[in-house]
Amino acid sequence: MAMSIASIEGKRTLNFIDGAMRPPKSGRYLPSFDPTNGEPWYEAADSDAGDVDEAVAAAKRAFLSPDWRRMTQTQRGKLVAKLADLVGAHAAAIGAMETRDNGKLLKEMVAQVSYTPETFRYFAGMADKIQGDTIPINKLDMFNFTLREPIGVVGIIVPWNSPMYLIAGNCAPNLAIGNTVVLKPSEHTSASALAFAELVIEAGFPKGVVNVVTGYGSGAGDALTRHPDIAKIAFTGGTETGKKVAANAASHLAPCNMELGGKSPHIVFDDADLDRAANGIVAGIFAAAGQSCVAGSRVFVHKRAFDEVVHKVIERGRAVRIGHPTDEDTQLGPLALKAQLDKVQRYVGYAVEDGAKCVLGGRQPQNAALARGWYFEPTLFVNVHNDMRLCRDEIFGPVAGVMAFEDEADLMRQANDTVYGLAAGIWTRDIDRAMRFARDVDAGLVWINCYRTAAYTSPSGGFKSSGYGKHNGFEAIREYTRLKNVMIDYSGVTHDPFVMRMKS
Ligand code: TXE
Repeated sequence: MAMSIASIEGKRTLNFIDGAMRPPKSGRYLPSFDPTNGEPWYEAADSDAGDVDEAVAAAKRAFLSPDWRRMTQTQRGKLVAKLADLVGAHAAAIGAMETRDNGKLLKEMVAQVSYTPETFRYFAGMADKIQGDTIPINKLDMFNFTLREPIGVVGIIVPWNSPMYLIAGNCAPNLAIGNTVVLKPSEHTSASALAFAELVIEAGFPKGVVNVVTGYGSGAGDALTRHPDIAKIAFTGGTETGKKVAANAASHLAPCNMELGGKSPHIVFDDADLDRAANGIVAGIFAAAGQSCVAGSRVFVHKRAFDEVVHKVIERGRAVRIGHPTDEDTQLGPLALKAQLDKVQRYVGYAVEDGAKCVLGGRQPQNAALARGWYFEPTLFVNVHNDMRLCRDEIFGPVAGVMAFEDEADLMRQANDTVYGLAAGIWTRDIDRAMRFARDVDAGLVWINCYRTAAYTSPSGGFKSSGYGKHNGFEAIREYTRLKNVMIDYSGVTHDPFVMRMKS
């Protein structure tokens, strides 16, 4: 892999189409900013519909070419496994580029990228296990079966918070299945997607199987989702953007897999281990500066434990070490975008306006060394109601509101009173209560006595305005294959042509 921070700093990156790096047709480039100082550090191709057309055409050719279509499952699996090794070998360099792009901790980004080879290997192993069924149909002289087939060109759009992690989760199943992809990374984090493209070629994938088009959502993203040759869209991003993407895809009846925002409830009962619970709350909302789709941004604490838990979270929040994301000791880096910092500040203002009381943070750190970056302190509000803007909208920053609840009924009413349904966490030693909560909560992922853990083997994806469809696990294979039914008549009988053969 030739790409690294040093190789692109101050330079321009291109698109990756049909196995080669190509400049954008418009000749335009967009700046990628370093969140620690607000300075642009390289420029990425600002692609438009022309570039997307070329990439989709290349992906379509690749899908139909015998090099890919007639490759055996075992060979395809081996290629995906080779890619796993290559991504693993370059995890440090890819993670470093991601940190420079999105400001998240270097140790977190390297850990995320280092985990992705397991995702590739999991799906590599799946390549020769994608199979249909034989289904009896009450006709003794007929044989009936299903084929699970690749669907074609998949458009993948990922955001800036965990680029390579989401690239792996979306690309790995598609490559194992035999689809081809056009990947559009966020305009804020183009580098890791292009580094990944280099590794795809190094692994030996036929050209055109993976294409990367960088650019804005309103340009390249919009064109990709409207393109009639896209068989399915895999989108991860904000809910409002997701609605636009789904509308575009509907214009050519392309299905979507939507991993959108959240406003996840994080619950503490008074019988819980309150230290572990407080630690979990910190992990849920202050880790990654709250820029996580599953952030536990609505905290509900039983009234008997309320003061103690709030006190513990404040203590831990005050001790969080804010600093440069590449420093080993740093626990909280900057927000990824100036727009995110503005949004966080706006919502802190709304919370105060709506009558909430800030008991932790609420401002940028008063540290001259961090003044140029988009940093924000861990922030906690009390005197909060679930209908405040603080609790209605996804903020995507290190900001949570804590509310007290009376009993389980009161809790369930408040926890489910949101348009979102992505994740939920509960801390309690009462397994019956935990199971009742898991059963009744509207969330695609429920954590009991833990928070913010993930597994590539396990299906993830939300309900309601958090989206639809699943990532990871065998569900991902179902998402990106189509099921064909084949019936064979071996009776040798000529049937009445005017009567559909329903009964035996
Ligand atoms: O995300 P967008 P943004 C939420 C979070 C954040 C808000 C806005 O609340 O504050 O969204 O962030 C591409 N057609 N999440 O603006 O716009 C875009 O280029 C096609 C939650 O950064 O959703 C990028 O590649 N594509 C989320 C991707 O969509 C379009 C993670 C995500 O960008 C497009 C990120 C369009 N019209 C933000 N407009 C999570 N759930 O993890 C944009 N894009």
